[in-house]
Amino acid sequence: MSHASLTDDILRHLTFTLAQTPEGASRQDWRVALSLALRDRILVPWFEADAKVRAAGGKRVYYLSMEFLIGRLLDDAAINLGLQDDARRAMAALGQDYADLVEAEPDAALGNGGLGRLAACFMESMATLECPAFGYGIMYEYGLFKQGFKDGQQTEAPDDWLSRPNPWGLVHPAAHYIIPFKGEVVTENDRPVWRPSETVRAEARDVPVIGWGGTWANTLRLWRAEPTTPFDLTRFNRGDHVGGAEAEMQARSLSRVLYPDDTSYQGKELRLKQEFFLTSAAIQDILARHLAEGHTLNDLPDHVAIQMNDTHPAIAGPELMRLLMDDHGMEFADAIAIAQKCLGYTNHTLLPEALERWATYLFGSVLPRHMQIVEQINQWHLQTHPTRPHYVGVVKHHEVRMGELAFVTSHKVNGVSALHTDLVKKNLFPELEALHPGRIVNQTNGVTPRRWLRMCNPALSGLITDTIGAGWEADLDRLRELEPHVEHRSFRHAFGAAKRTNKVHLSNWLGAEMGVKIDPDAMFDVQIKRIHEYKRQLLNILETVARWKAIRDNPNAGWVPRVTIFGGKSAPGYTVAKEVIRFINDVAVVINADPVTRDLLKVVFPPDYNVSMAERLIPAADLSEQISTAGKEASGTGNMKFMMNGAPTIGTLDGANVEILQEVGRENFFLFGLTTEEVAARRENPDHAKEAIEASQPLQDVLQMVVEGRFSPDQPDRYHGLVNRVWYHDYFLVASDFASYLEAQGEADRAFADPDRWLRMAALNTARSGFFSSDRTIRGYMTDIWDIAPTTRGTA
Ligand code: 26V
Repeated sequence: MSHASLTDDILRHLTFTLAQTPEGASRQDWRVALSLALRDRILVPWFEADAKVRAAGGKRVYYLSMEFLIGRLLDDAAINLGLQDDARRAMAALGQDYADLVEAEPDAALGNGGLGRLAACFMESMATLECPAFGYGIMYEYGLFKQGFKDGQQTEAPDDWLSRPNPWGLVHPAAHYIIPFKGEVVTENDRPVWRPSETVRAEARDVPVIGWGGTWANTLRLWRAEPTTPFDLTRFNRGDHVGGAEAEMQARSLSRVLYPDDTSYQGKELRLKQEFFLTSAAIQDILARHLAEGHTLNDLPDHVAIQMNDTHPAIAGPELMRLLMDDHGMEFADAIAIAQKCLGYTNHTLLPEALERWATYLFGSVLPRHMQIVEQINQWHLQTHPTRPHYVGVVKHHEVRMGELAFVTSHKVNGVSALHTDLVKKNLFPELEALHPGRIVNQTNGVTPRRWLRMCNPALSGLITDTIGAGWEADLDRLRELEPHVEHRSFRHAFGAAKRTNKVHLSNWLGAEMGVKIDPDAMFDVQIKRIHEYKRQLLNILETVARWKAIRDNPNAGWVPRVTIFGGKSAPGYTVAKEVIRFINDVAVVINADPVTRDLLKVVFPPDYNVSMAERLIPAADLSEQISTAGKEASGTGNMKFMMNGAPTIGTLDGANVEILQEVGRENFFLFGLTTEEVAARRENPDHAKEAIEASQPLQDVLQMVVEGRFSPDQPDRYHGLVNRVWYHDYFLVASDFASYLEAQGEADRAFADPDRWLRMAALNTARSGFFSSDRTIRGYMTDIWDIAPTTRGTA
């Protein structure tokens, strides 16, 4: 496909689809015209992929997730189609800058963080591996809120992403379903019949997901809620103008907005309705496709693998069973056997406050028929496993436990890193693990190297291709071939040059956005993720204060210049996390204004961290901060992206850090902190924080400065609560890990001061990151959970 034909197609779309002239077209018009021209080139592989699966009568994966944190799609599509150069040339011929159009696309922020971004990486890898798959999610009208800072404090504004045209969501008029809610269950002819009192309509928006090489595309089907009853003209004509639109408003509220709190579960009716809306639409769609392809319901497990991304779609089991029993007359025993064979459940967190439990009165009122089925499942499980302890169950203390429900309705349950899976077995579901040995398996997370290396880091990608040849993007283990080159000074030099290019870009961007002057030769130390106590941004900023004081006390001690960069959002209702944000911003004001330290230390916290910002920050990072309290971070996936882009980790033995350390080697990782077992033991000592503070002069000094109001001169007691929590309520062990962290940061300084040593470490991080491709993860799911034979693509 030459750029000339692409140019023709762009102009054709501009003229005939958008009704614009080249002279009158805006940046958004050009962006949409280019996207449509690329989209045209996805349609044929998309239709062909579907035809192939139908013809082969094969099995498909259905990935159910309340979140898909996609980001932008234009550059991703161009790269996977192999058309990025053509697109650049075509736009240049039309007097437009390709990069500028890429930037004009709003992020699709249909997710909170790691769980949603993982779903997006999985969709891309499944397309790359030609694994037949549908993703099912919700087309939220408003994605994750836009973050601002006012006087250092987080503000939230709606993310009105659909106010700009979205060329990627195709309306699929044939796919629509009625989703029932509430009402009552009556008995007719000895069978239960659900008479719902509310219904909404689910309409499909299909996003094509093209794999690397452009030969295969899968569908991400996002549901929009629409009213089943049309606008009430009678009420409107009576003068009730608001009431006339009420049903419409109610129905649409189901796909209005993404829940922004991924830290603490709240039993909100709207959230439960959203979960059932997604799940019921997906299950109805799956059954309709299965029957349309001429199969019988007993054959379902041969053609359908349903993966539940956390418990949010865990109503999938009961909903599938309801349809099999109530609509198709199947018996309970057969229905649950089929459900189990089809379903798999991925657990993404151990934090008790994030585990979903629904009050039975709420669950029973929204989903009365499902409440009966859940009780039946619970009884059946007890009868088939009479040794089940009395305190274990799907329904306990007037609550439906969604983790247990997902577990007993699935044939496989998986954790997302080796350590996490171990803890799922030992701490989360020990009794169910004993009753069902072998059901819990590990699938360590991964990330797509197309977006997270090839697309976001052209400088390093170019060097890799020049060094080991093309094709590593779909066979990431080949990065190992870089290792012998790491011994060559010329390669290390080129590696350093690529990193420096990215750092210059980031410095310029931060200068423009934040008005801070940044030295591209300083160490860029980056912590980007949701703001949460267990992730310990507080530990990082307290260490930064200690560093600031140490530099001031001894300015000529040969300090390594540093820029400490933060990015991330707090849940709107998470007071403690919001206080940490304000504290970081307050510290930044004081440190960045200090003439004594100004060439040696800067703190920057650009607002509204999102996928696109991650794509800027990660390629420019020198040091990756992965400092959660051991046992709390299920996996982490940002950690993998930094590693791929040549940033060594400073981190604890938590989540996938353990496996990163194993791959990269102890000498290329700045390890610190208590282990999971030591954390548990440490908490046994009620004075753990006090003792740690008393043993560390730097920590005492830092806390003293904070108490004195050095970072809040207009309100000296602003952070007394924060300091008090470190002394007396330090559940996440900031104090106990502080000294060890300080030591590791010193080691990182010494390593960075020796550029040759640092470059070697950085390059080895990239060379040894192959394991963390999500292609490897998806192959694992295909073999161990979905029973689909992986193709040999990328393993040649
Ligand atoms: C929970 C809730 C509670 C109800 C309201 C909305 C909501 C949204 C999300 C969550 C669960 C969040 C769990 C999560 O994101 N876990 C992260 O998953 C990543 C991918 O496996 C993993 O890398 C991170 O370590 C883990 O924190």
